[in-house]
Amino acid sequence: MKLLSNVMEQVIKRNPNEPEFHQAVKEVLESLEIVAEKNPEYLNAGIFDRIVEPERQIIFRVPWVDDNGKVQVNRGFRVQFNSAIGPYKGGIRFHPSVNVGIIKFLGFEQIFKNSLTGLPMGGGKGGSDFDPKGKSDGEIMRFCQSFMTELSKHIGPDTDVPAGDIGVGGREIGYMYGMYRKIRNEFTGVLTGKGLTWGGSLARTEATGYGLCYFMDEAMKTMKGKSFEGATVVISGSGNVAIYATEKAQQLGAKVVALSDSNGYIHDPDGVKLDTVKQIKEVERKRISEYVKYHPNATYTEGCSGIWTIKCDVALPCATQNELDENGAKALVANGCYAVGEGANMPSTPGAIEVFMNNGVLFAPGKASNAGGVATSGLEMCQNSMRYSWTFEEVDAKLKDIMVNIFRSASAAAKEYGQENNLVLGANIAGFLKVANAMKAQGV
Ligand code: NDP
Ligand code: 2IT
Repeated sequence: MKLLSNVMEQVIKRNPNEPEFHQAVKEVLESLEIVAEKNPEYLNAGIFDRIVEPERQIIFRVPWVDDNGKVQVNRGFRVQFNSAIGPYKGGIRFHPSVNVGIIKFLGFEQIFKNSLTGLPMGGGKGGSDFDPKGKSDGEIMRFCQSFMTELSKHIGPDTDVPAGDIGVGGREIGYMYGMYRKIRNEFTGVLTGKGLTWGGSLARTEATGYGLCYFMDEAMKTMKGKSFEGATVVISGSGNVAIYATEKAQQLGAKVVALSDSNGYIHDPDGVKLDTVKQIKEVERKRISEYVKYHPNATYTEGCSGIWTIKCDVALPCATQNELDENGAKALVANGCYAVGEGANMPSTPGAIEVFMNNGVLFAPGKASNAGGVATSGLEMCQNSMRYSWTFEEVDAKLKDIMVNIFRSASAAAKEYGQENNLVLGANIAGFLKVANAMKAQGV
Protein backbone atom coordinates (compact mmCIF):
# COMPACT_ATOMS: atom_id res chain seq x y z
CA MET A 1 0.00 0.00 0.00
CA LYS A 2 1.36 3.41 -0.96
CA LEU A 3 -1.34 6.00 -1.46
CA LEU A 4 -3.57 4.57 1.26
CA SER A 5 -0.98 3.60 3.89
CA ASN A 6 -1.64 6.79 5.88
CA VAL A 7 -5.37 5.90 6.01
CA MET A 8 -4.46 2.51 7.47
CA GLU A 9 -2.09 4.09 10.00
CA GLN A 10 -4.82 6.45 11.15
CA VAL A 11 -7.29 3.56 11.56
CA ILE A 12 -4.83 1.69 13.79
CA LYS A 13 -4.09 4.83 15.83
CA ARG A 14 -7.73 5.80 16.29
CA ASN A 15 -8.96 2.26 17.01
CA PRO A 16 -6.33 0.55 19.16
CA ASN A 17 -6.85 -3.06 20.25
CA GLU A 18 -9.34 -3.81 17.48
CA PRO A 19 -7.47 -6.44 15.39
CA GLU A 20 -10.56 -7.69 13.50
CA PHE A 21 -11.43 -4.15 12.41
CA HIS A 22 -7.84 -3.54 11.27
CA GLN A 23 -7.87 -6.83 9.35
CA ALA A 24 -11.10 -6.00 7.50
CA VAL A 25 -9.99 -2.45 6.63
CA LYS A 26 -6.52 -3.55 5.50
CA GLU A 27 -7.93 -6.09 3.05
CA VAL A 28 -10.26 -3.50 1.51
CA LEU A 29 -7.66 -0.73 1.31
CA GLU A 30 -5.18 -3.11 -0.35
CA SER A 31 -7.76 -3.76 -3.06
CA LEU A 32 -8.55 -0.05 -3.41
CA GLU A 33 -4.95 1.14 -3.88
CA ILE A 34 -5.32 0.66 -7.63
CA VAL A 35 -8.61 2.61 -7.60
CA ALA A 36 -6.88 5.50 -5.81
CA GLU A 37 -4.11 5.47 -8.41
CA LYS A 38 -6.51 5.58 -11.34
CA ASN A 39 -9.04 8.00 -9.83
CA PRO A 40 -7.37 10.76 -7.79
CA GLU A 41 -10.76 12.45 -7.34
CA TYR A 42 -11.60 9.95 -4.56
CA LEU A 43 -8.42 10.93 -2.72
CA ASN A 44 -9.19 14.63 -3.23
CA ALA A 45 -12.69 14.17 -1.82
CA GLY A 46 -11.27 12.37 1.24
CA ILE A 47 -13.43 9.33 0.50
CA PHE A 48 -10.96 6.80 1.92
CA ASP A 49 -10.47 8.75 5.17
CA ARG A 50 -14.22 9.13 5.55
CA ILE A 51 -15.30 5.59 4.66
CA VAL A 52 -13.21 4.01 7.45
CA GLU A 53 -14.77 6.21 10.14
CA PRO A 54 -18.28 5.20 11.31
CA GLU A 55 -20.88 7.94 11.02
CA ARG A 56 -22.08 7.11 14.53
CA GLN A 57 -21.25 4.57 17.29
CA ILE A 58 -23.68 3.86 20.10
CA ILE A 59 -22.60 1.91 23.21
CA PHE A 60 -25.13 1.27 25.94
CA ARG A 61 -25.85 -0.56 29.19
CA VAL A 62 -28.23 -3.54 28.98
CA PRO A 63 -29.48 -4.42 32.48
CA TRP A 64 -31.79 -7.43 32.94
CA VAL A 65 -32.94 -9.80 35.66
CA ASP A 66 -32.11 -13.53 35.42
CA ASP A 67 -34.31 -16.42 36.57
CA ASN A 68 -32.77 -16.32 40.05
CA GLY A 69 -33.78 -12.70 40.47
CA LYS A 70 -30.18 -11.53 40.11
CA VAL A 71 -29.45 -8.33 38.16
CA GLN A 72 -27.15 -8.87 35.17
CA VAL A 73 -25.47 -6.19 33.06
CA ASN A 74 -24.33 -6.57 29.49
CA ARG A 75 -23.01 -4.07 26.96
CA GLY A 76 -24.93 -3.22 23.79
CA PHE A 77 -23.57 -1.78 20.54
CA ARG A 78 -24.87 -0.30 17.32
CA VAL A 79 -22.36 1.03 14.81
CA GLN A 80 -24.03 3.10 12.07
CA PHE A 81 -21.21 3.02 9.59
CA ASN A 82 -22.34 4.52 6.30
CA SER A 83 -25.70 5.77 5.01
CA ALA A 84 -24.66 7.25 1.65
CA ILE A 85 -26.79 4.86 -0.41
CA GLY A 86 -29.59 3.97 2.02
CA PRO A 87 -30.60 3.50 5.66
CA TYR A 88 -28.08 1.65 7.83
CA LYS A 89 -28.70 -2.09 7.49
CA GLY A 90 -27.06 -5.05 9.16
CA GLY A 91 -27.47 -7.75 11.75
CA ILE A 92 -27.28 -7.96 15.51
CA ARG A 93 -24.91 -10.48 17.12
CA PHE A 94 -25.27 -11.90 20.62
CA HIS A 95 -22.05 -13.69 21.60
CA PRO A 96 -19.70 -13.35 24.59
CA SER A 97 -16.82 -12.41 22.25
CA VAL A 98 -18.61 -9.27 20.99
CA ASN A 99 -16.79 -5.97 21.50
CA VAL A 100 -16.73 -2.67 19.63
CA GLY A 101 -13.92 -3.81 17.31
CA ILE A 102 -15.87 -6.86 16.16
CA ILE A 103 -19.01 -4.83 15.56
CA LYS A 104 -16.95 -2.27 13.62
CA PHE A 105 -15.37 -4.93 11.39
CA LEU A 106 -18.81 -6.35 10.65
CA GLY A 107 -20.32 -2.90 10.02
CA PHE A 108 -17.46 -1.98 7.70
CA GLU A 109 -17.85 -5.18 5.65
CA GLN A 110 -21.59 -4.55 5.51
CA ILE A 111 -21.12 -1.25 3.60
CA PHE A 112 -19.59 -3.04 0.60
CA LYS A 113 -21.78 -6.15 0.85
CA ASN A 114 -24.98 -4.13 0.85
CA SER A 115 -23.75 -2.03 -2.05
CA LEU A 116 -23.04 -5.22 -4.05
CA THR A 117 -26.65 -6.40 -3.66
CA GLY A 118 -27.77 -3.51 -5.87
CA LEU A 119 -30.42 -2.54 -3.29
CA PRO A 120 -30.46 0.84 -1.52
CA MET A 121 -28.98 -0.09 1.88
CA GLY A 122 -26.20 1.53 3.90
CA GLY A 123 -23.96 -0.37 6.32
CA GLY A 124 -24.38 -0.96 10.05
CA LYS A 125 -24.06 -3.67 12.68
CA GLY A 126 -24.95 -4.19 16.32
CA GLY A 127 -24.83 -6.67 19.12
CA SER A 128 -24.02 -7.49 22.68
CA ASP A 129 -21.58 -9.57 24.72
CA PHE A 130 -24.65 -11.42 26.08
CA ASP A 131 -24.27 -15.21 25.86
CA PRO A 132 -27.59 -16.83 24.87
CA LYS A 133 -26.30 -20.36 25.55
CA GLY A 134 -28.09 -22.06 28.42
CA LYS A 135 -30.49 -19.15 29.00
CA SER A 136 -34.19 -19.80 29.49
CA ASP A 137 -36.79 -18.41 27.12
CA GLY A 138 -37.81 -15.86 29.76
CA GLU A 139 -34.21 -14.68 30.18
CA ILE A 140 -33.80 -14.30 26.41
CA MET A 141 -37.04 -12.28 26.29
CA ARG A 142 -36.08 -9.96 29.15
CA PHE A 143 -32.63 -9.40 27.66
CA CYS A 144 -34.06 -8.61 24.20
CA GLN A 145 -36.59 -6.20 25.74
CA SER A 146 -33.90 -4.34 27.65
CA PHE A 147 -31.65 -4.24 24.58
CA MET A 148 -34.47 -2.79 22.46
CA THR A 149 -35.47 -0.25 25.13
CA GLU A 150 -32.28 1.66 24.30
CA LEU A 151 -31.84 0.61 20.66
CA SER A 152 -35.34 1.83 19.75
CA LYS A 153 -34.16 5.42 20.20
CA HIS A 154 -31.65 5.07 17.38
CA ILE A 155 -33.37 3.00 14.67
CA GLY A 156 -36.39 3.25 12.36
CA PRO A 157 -37.61 1.90 9.01
CA ASP A 158 -35.94 4.78 7.12
CA THR A 159 -33.01 5.24 9.52
CA ASP A 160 -31.53 1.91 10.54
CA VAL A 161 -32.99 -1.58 10.10
CA PRO A 162 -31.32 -4.35 12.16
CA ALA A 163 -31.69 -8.12 11.60
CA GLY A 164 -30.20 -11.38 12.89
CA ASP A 165 -26.64 -12.67 13.04
CA ILE A 166 -24.84 -15.11 15.39
CA GLY A 167 -27.10 -15.83 18.38
CA VAL A 168 -30.00 -13.84 16.95
CA GLY A 169 -32.71 -15.69 14.99
CA GLY A 170 -36.49 -15.61 14.67
CA ARG A 171 -37.13 -15.88 18.42
CA GLU A 172 -34.92 -12.91 19.34
CA ILE A 173 -36.21 -10.76 16.44
CA GLY A 174 -39.74 -11.46 17.72
CA TYR A 175 -38.99 -10.27 21.27
CA MET A 176 -37.16 -7.19 19.99
CA TYR A 177 -39.93 -6.34 17.52
CA GLY A 178 -42.58 -6.68 20.22
CA MET A 179 -40.72 -4.24 22.45
CA TYR A 180 -40.16 -1.71 19.64
CA ARG A 181 -43.88 -1.79 18.84
CA LYS A 182 -44.79 -1.17 22.49
CA ILE A 183 -42.37 1.68 22.95
CA ARG A 184 -43.02 3.46 19.65
CA ASN A 185 -46.68 2.57 19.15
CA GLU A 186 -46.09 1.84 15.48
CA PHE A 187 -46.22 -1.28 13.32
CA THR A 188 -43.40 -0.82 10.85
CA GLY A 189 -40.64 -2.75 9.11
CA VAL A 190 -37.94 -1.72 11.57
CA LEU A 191 -36.35 -5.17 11.77
CA THR A 192 -35.98 -7.90 9.15
CA GLY A 193 -36.18 -11.63 9.68
CA LYS A 194 -39.63 -11.16 11.19
CA GLY A 195 -42.22 -13.94 11.48
CA LEU A 196 -44.34 -14.61 8.41
CA THR A 197 -47.61 -13.42 9.97
CA TRP A 198 -46.20 -10.04 11.04
CA GLY A 199 -44.25 -8.68 8.09
CA GLY A 200 -41.53 -11.27 7.53
CA SER A 201 -40.49 -12.40 4.07
CA LEU A 202 -40.69 -15.95 2.81
CA ALA A 203 -37.18 -17.33 2.13
CA ARG A 204 -35.39 -14.94 4.54
CA THR A 205 -34.57 -17.87 6.87
CA GLU A 206 -33.02 -19.82 4.01
CA ALA A 207 -31.54 -16.83 2.16
CA THR A 208 -27.91 -16.65 3.32
CA GLY A 209 -27.19 -20.35 2.85
CA TYR A 210 -29.18 -20.62 -0.37
CA GLY A 211 -27.58 -17.43 -1.71
CA LEU A 212 -24.11 -18.76 -0.93
CA CYS A 213 -24.83 -21.87 -3.03
CA TYR A 214 -26.32 -19.83 -5.90
CA PHE A 215 -23.18 -17.69 -5.91
CA MET A 216 -20.84 -20.68 -5.79
CA ASP A 217 -22.78 -22.58 -8.44
CA GLU A 218 -22.41 -19.67 -10.88
CA ALA A 219 -18.75 -19.07 -9.92
CA MET A 220 -17.80 -22.75 -10.21
CA LYS A 221 -19.50 -23.08 -13.60
CA THR A 222 -17.86 -19.93 -14.96
CA MET A 223 -14.39 -20.24 -13.46
CA LYS A 224 -13.87 -23.99 -13.11
CA GLY A 225 -16.38 -25.67 -15.40
CA LYS A 226 -17.72 -27.52 -12.32
CA SER A 227 -20.87 -27.58 -10.20
CA PHE A 228 -22.27 -28.98 -6.95
CA GLU A 229 -23.50 -32.07 -8.78
CA GLY A 230 -21.51 -34.99 -7.35
CA ALA A 231 -19.20 -32.72 -5.32
CA THR A 232 -18.14 -33.54 -1.74
CA VAL A 233 -18.65 -30.52 0.49
CA VAL A 234 -17.40 -29.63 3.99
CA ILE A 235 -19.37 -26.95 5.84
CA SER A 236 -18.39 -25.45 9.21
CA GLY A 237 -20.94 -24.25 11.74
CA SER A 238 -24.42 -25.67 12.24
CA GLY A 239 -26.42 -22.48 12.66
CA ASN A 240 -28.70 -20.64 10.27
CA VAL A 241 -26.18 -20.18 7.45
CA ALA A 242 -24.65 -23.68 7.65
CA ILE A 243 -28.02 -25.47 7.77
CA TYR A 244 -29.47 -23.76 4.69
CA ALA A 245 -26.18 -23.96 2.77
CA THR A 246 -26.33 -27.71 3.42
CA GLU A 247 -29.95 -27.87 2.25
CA LYS A 248 -29.28 -26.06 -1.05
CA ALA A 249 -25.97 -27.85 -1.73
CA GLN A 250 -27.80 -31.18 -1.29
CA GLN A 251 -30.64 -30.03 -3.57
CA LEU A 252 -28.00 -29.18 -6.20
CA GLY A 253 -26.60 -32.72 -6.01
CA ALA A 254 -23.71 -32.36 -3.54
CA LYS A 255 -22.81 -34.67 -0.68
CA VAL A 256 -22.23 -32.65 2.49
CA VAL A 257 -20.01 -34.73 4.79
CA ALA A 258 -19.23 -32.47 7.76
CA LEU A 259 -20.70 -29.79 10.05
CA SER A 260 -19.46 -28.27 13.33
CA ASP A 261 -20.13 -26.00 16.28
CA SER A 262 -17.75 -24.24 18.64
CA ASN A 263 -17.02 -27.52 20.47
CA GLY A 264 -16.23 -29.87 17.61
CA TYR A 265 -17.26 -31.39 14.29
CA ILE A 266 -19.13 -34.37 12.90
CA HIS A 267 -18.03 -36.35 9.85
CA ASP A 268 -20.68 -38.42 8.10
CA PRO A 269 -19.17 -40.11 5.04
CA ASP A 270 -22.67 -41.19 3.95
CA GLY A 271 -23.79 -37.56 3.73
CA VAL A 272 -25.25 -35.45 6.54
CA LYS A 273 -28.95 -36.09 7.35
CA LEU A 274 -30.30 -32.58 7.58
CA ASP A 275 -33.55 -33.48 9.34
CA THR A 276 -31.54 -34.74 12.31
CA VAL A 277 -29.41 -31.58 12.35
CA LYS A 278 -32.48 -29.32 12.22
CA GLN A 279 -34.07 -31.25 15.07
CA ILE A 280 -30.92 -30.98 17.23
CA LYS A 281 -30.07 -27.36 16.45
CA GLU A 282 -33.33 -25.57 15.61
CA VAL A 283 -35.78 -27.43 17.86
CA GLU A 284 -33.76 -28.78 20.80
CA ARG A 285 -30.98 -26.13 20.70
CA LYS A 286 -28.40 -28.80 21.61
CA ARG A 287 -24.81 -29.52 20.51
CA ILE A 288 -23.84 -31.03 17.14
CA SER A 289 -22.17 -33.94 19.00
CA GLU A 290 -25.71 -35.34 19.55
CA TYR A 291 -25.77 -36.25 15.82
CA VAL A 292 -23.69 -39.41 16.25
CA LYS A 293 -26.29 -40.85 18.64
CA TYR A 294 -28.71 -41.04 15.71
CA HIS A 295 -26.19 -41.95 12.98
CA PRO A 296 -23.55 -44.35 14.32
CA ASN A 297 -21.64 -44.35 11.00
CA ALA A 298 -20.72 -40.73 11.69
CA THR A 299 -17.86 -39.68 13.97
CA TYR A 300 -17.54 -36.70 16.31
CA THR A 301 -14.20 -34.99 16.98
CA GLU A 302 -13.60 -32.38 19.70
CA GLY A 303 -12.10 -29.07 18.48
CA CYS A 304 -12.92 -27.08 15.38
CA SER A 305 -9.83 -26.74 13.21
CA GLY A 306 -9.60 -30.44 12.22
CA ILE A 307 -12.68 -30.10 10.02
CA TRP A 308 -10.51 -28.69 7.20
CA THR A 309 -8.48 -31.93 7.07
CA ILE A 310 -11.52 -33.83 5.75
CA LYS A 311 -11.12 -34.49 2.04
CA CYS A 312 -13.54 -32.41 -0.06
CA ASP A 313 -14.01 -30.62 -3.38
CA VAL A 314 -15.71 -27.54 -1.95
CA ALA A 315 -15.39 -25.93 1.50
CA LEU A 316 -17.96 -23.49 2.88
CA PRO A 317 -16.89 -21.87 6.19
CA CYS A 318 -20.17 -20.77 7.79
CA ALA A 319 -19.37 -20.30 11.51
CA THR A 320 -17.34 -17.23 12.49
CA GLN A 321 -14.38 -14.91 11.79
CA ASN A 322 -10.86 -16.34 11.43
CA GLU A 323 -12.00 -19.95 11.80
CA LEU A 324 -9.98 -21.07 8.76
CA ASP A 325 -6.26 -20.34 9.02
CA GLU A 326 -3.20 -20.97 6.87
CA ASN A 327 -2.83 -24.55 8.12
CA GLY A 328 -6.48 -25.30 7.39
CA ALA A 329 -6.09 -23.82 3.91
CA LYS A 330 -2.98 -25.92 3.23
CA ALA A 331 -4.83 -29.07 4.34
CA LEU A 332 -7.73 -28.28 2.00
CA VAL A 333 -5.40 -27.65 -0.95
CA ALA A 334 -3.42 -30.84 -0.24
CA ASN A 335 -6.68 -32.81 -0.38
CA GLY A 336 -7.69 -31.38 -3.74
CA CYS A 337 -10.28 -28.79 -2.67
CA TYR A 338 -10.83 -26.42 -5.61
CA ALA A 339 -13.42 -23.94 -4.33
CA VAL A 340 -13.97 -22.09 -1.05
CA GLY A 341 -17.05 -19.95 -0.48
CA GLU A 342 -17.39 -17.86 2.67
CA GLY A 343 -20.82 -18.08 4.29
CA ALA A 344 -19.55 -16.45 7.49
CA ASN A 345 -18.08 -12.95 7.70
CA MET A 346 -14.27 -13.00 7.32
CA PRO A 347 -13.86 -16.69 8.26
CA SER A 348 -10.57 -17.01 6.38
CA THR A 349 -7.43 -15.42 7.80
CA PRO A 350 -5.22 -13.36 5.42
CA GLY A 351 -2.73 -16.27 5.46
CA ALA A 352 -5.43 -18.71 4.37
CA ILE A 353 -6.57 -16.43 1.53
CA GLU A 354 -2.98 -16.22 0.29
CA VAL A 355 -2.74 -20.02 0.20
CA PHE A 356 -5.98 -20.23 -1.84
CA MET A 357 -4.85 -17.52 -4.28
CA ASN A 358 -1.41 -19.05 -4.78
CA ASN A 359 -2.89 -22.47 -5.49
CA GLY A 360 -5.58 -21.47 -7.97
CA VAL A 361 -8.45 -22.23 -5.60
CA LEU A 362 -11.67 -20.40 -6.48
CA PHE A 363 -12.07 -18.13 -3.44
CA ALA A 364 -15.36 -16.28 -2.84
CA PRO A 365 -15.14 -13.58 -0.13
CA GLY A 366 -18.04 -13.35 2.32
CA LYS A 367 -19.04 -9.83 1.44
CA ALA A 368 -19.98 -11.15 -1.99
CA SER A 369 -20.95 -14.77 -1.36
CA ASN A 370 -22.96 -14.33 1.87
CA ALA A 371 -24.85 -11.23 0.69
CA GLY A 372 -28.01 -13.26 0.06
CA GLY A 373 -29.19 -12.79 3.65
CA VAL A 374 -29.09 -9.03 3.63
CA ALA A 375 -30.35 -8.94 0.03
CA THR A 376 -33.46 -10.81 1.12
CA SER A 377 -33.73 -8.46 4.10
CA GLY A 378 -33.80 -5.70 1.48
CA LEU A 379 -36.62 -7.58 -0.27
CA GLU A 380 -38.43 -7.82 3.08
CA MET A 381 -38.15 -4.02 3.49
CA CYS A 382 -39.52 -3.61 -0.01
CA GLN A 383 -42.52 -5.87 0.74
CA ASN A 384 -43.13 -4.01 4.03
CA SER A 385 -43.18 -0.67 2.19
CA MET A 386 -45.70 -2.05 -0.30
CA ARG A 387 -47.71 -3.77 2.48
CA TYR A 388 -47.67 -6.84 0.27
CA SER A 389 -45.86 -10.16 0.18
CA TRP A 390 -44.31 -12.18 -2.57
CA THR A 391 -44.43 -16.00 -2.78
CA PHE A 392 -41.45 -18.13 -1.79
CA GLU A 393 -40.74 -18.76 -5.47
CA GLU A 394 -40.78 -15.03 -6.28
CA VAL A 395 -38.37 -14.14 -3.47
CA ASP A 396 -36.11 -17.13 -4.22
CA ALA A 397 -35.93 -16.16 -7.92
CA LYS A 398 -34.98 -12.57 -7.03
CA LEU A 399 -32.36 -13.86 -4.58
CA LYS A 400 -30.84 -16.07 -7.25
CA ASP A 401 -30.73 -13.19 -9.72
CA ILE A 402 -29.04 -10.95 -7.17
CA MET A 403 -26.38 -13.57 -6.34
CA VAL A 404 -25.58 -14.19 -10.02
CA ASN A 405 -25.33 -10.43 -10.55
CA ILE A 406 -23.00 -10.02 -7.57
CA PHE A 407 -20.72 -12.69 -9.01
CA ARG A 408 -20.77 -11.00 -12.41
CA SER A 409 -20.01 -7.52 -11.08
CA ALA A 410 -17.18 -8.74 -8.81
CA SER A 411 -15.78 -10.78 -11.67
CA ALA A 412 -16.05 -7.87 -14.14
CA ALA A 413 -14.37 -5.42 -11.74
CA ALA A 414 -11.52 -7.89 -11.15
CA LYS A 415 -11.00 -8.17 -14.90
CA GLU A 416 -11.21 -4.40 -15.48
CA TYR A 417 -8.56 -3.78 -12.83
CA GLY A 418 -6.22 -6.40 -14.31
CA GLN A 419 -6.63 -9.31 -11.89
CA GLU A 420 -9.08 -11.66 -13.51
CA ASN A 421 -10.49 -14.28 -11.12
CA ASN A 422 -9.48 -12.29 -8.03
CA LEU A 423 -12.95 -12.03 -6.46
CA VAL A 424 -11.58 -10.37 -3.31
CA LEU A 425 -10.30 -7.44 -5.37
CA GLY A 426 -13.38 -7.42 -7.60
CA ALA A 427 -15.92 -7.46 -4.75
CA ASN A 428 -14.10 -4.75 -2.80
CA ILE A 429 -13.85 -2.46 -5.84
CA ALA A 430 -17.38 -3.04 -7.16
CA GLY A 431 -18.85 -2.54 -3.67
CA PHE A 432 -16.76 0.57 -3.07
CA LEU A 433 -17.42 2.48 -6.30
CA LYS A 434 -21.17 2.86 -5.80
CA VAL A 435 -20.79 4.13 -2.24
CA ALA A 436 -17.83 6.37 -3.12
CA ASN A 437 -19.70 8.01 -5.99
CA ALA A 438 -22.70 8.65 -3.73
CA MET A 439 -20.46 10.18 -1.05
CA LYS A 440 -18.72 12.37 -3.64
CA ALA A 441 -22.03 13.57 -5.07
CA GLN A 442 -23.42 14.39 -1.63
CA GLY A 443 -20.47 16.54 -0.52
CA VAL A 444 -18.35 16.40 2.62
P1 NDP B 1 -25.91 -18.93 14.27
O1 NDP B 1 -25.87 -18.34 15.62
O2 NDP B 1 -27.17 -19.45 13.73
O3 NDP B 1 -24.83 -20.08 14.14
C1 NDP B 1 -23.49 -19.84 14.40
C2 NDP B 1 -22.71 -21.12 14.22
O4 NDP B 1 -21.31 -20.83 14.24
C3 NDP B 1 -22.95 -22.10 15.33
O5 NDP B 1 -22.79 -23.40 14.85
C4 NDP B 1 -21.86 -21.73 16.32
O6 NDP B 1 -21.53 -22.76 17.22
C5 NDP B 1 -20.71 -21.43 15.40
N1 NDP B 1 -19.83 -20.46 16.05
C6 NDP B 1 -20.15 -19.23 16.51
N2 NDP B 1 -19.11 -18.64 17.09
C7 NDP B 1 -18.11 -19.53 17.04
C8 NDP B 1 -16.77 -19.50 17.48
N3 NDP B 1 -16.26 -18.45 18.14
N4 NDP B 1 -16.02 -20.59 17.20
C9 NDP B 1 -16.53 -21.66 16.53
N5 NDP B 1 -17.80 -21.73 16.10
C10 NDP B 1 -18.58 -20.69 16.35
O7 NDP B 1 -25.33 -17.78 13.31
P2 NDP B 1 -25.43 -17.65 11.72
O8 NDP B 1 -25.47 -18.98 11.08
O9 NDP B 1 -26.48 -16.67 11.43
O10 NDP B 1 -24.05 -16.94 11.40
C11 NDP B 1 -22.86 -17.65 11.01
C12 NDP B 1 -21.93 -16.71 10.27
O11 NDP B 1 -22.59 -16.21 9.10
C13 NDP B 1 -21.48 -15.47 11.06
O12 NDP B 1 -20.17 -15.14 10.67
C14 NDP B 1 -22.45 -14.40 10.56
O13 NDP B 1 -21.90 -13.10 10.72
C15 NDP B 1 -22.55 -14.78 9.10
N6 NDP B 1 -23.71 -14.30 8.36
C16 NDP B 1 -24.98 -14.52 8.82
C17 NDP B 1 -26.06 -14.07 8.07
C18 NDP B 1 -27.46 -14.36 8.46
O14 NDP B 1 -28.36 -13.99 7.70
N7 NDP B 1 -27.72 -15.00 9.58
C19 NDP B 1 -25.85 -13.30 6.83
C20 NDP B 1 -24.49 -13.20 6.41
C21 NDP B 1 -23.47 -13.66 7.18
P3 NDP B 1 -22.00 -22.67 18.75
O15 NDP B 1 -23.45 -23.03 18.73
O16 NDP B 1 -21.14 -23.65 19.45
O17 NDP B 1 -21.76 -21.27 19.20
O1 2IT C 1 -23.89 -10.34 8.00
C1 2IT C 1 -25.00 -10.15 7.47
O2 2IT C 1 -25.11 -9.77 6.32
C2 2IT C 1 -26.20 -10.43 8.27
N1 2IT C 1 -26.07 -10.87 9.41
C3 2IT C 1 -27.55 -10.17 7.71
C4 2IT C 1 -27.92 -8.71 7.86
C5 2IT C 1 -29.32 -8.34 7.46
O3 2IT C 1 -29.62 -7.15 7.64
O4 2IT C 1 -30.09 -9.17 7.00
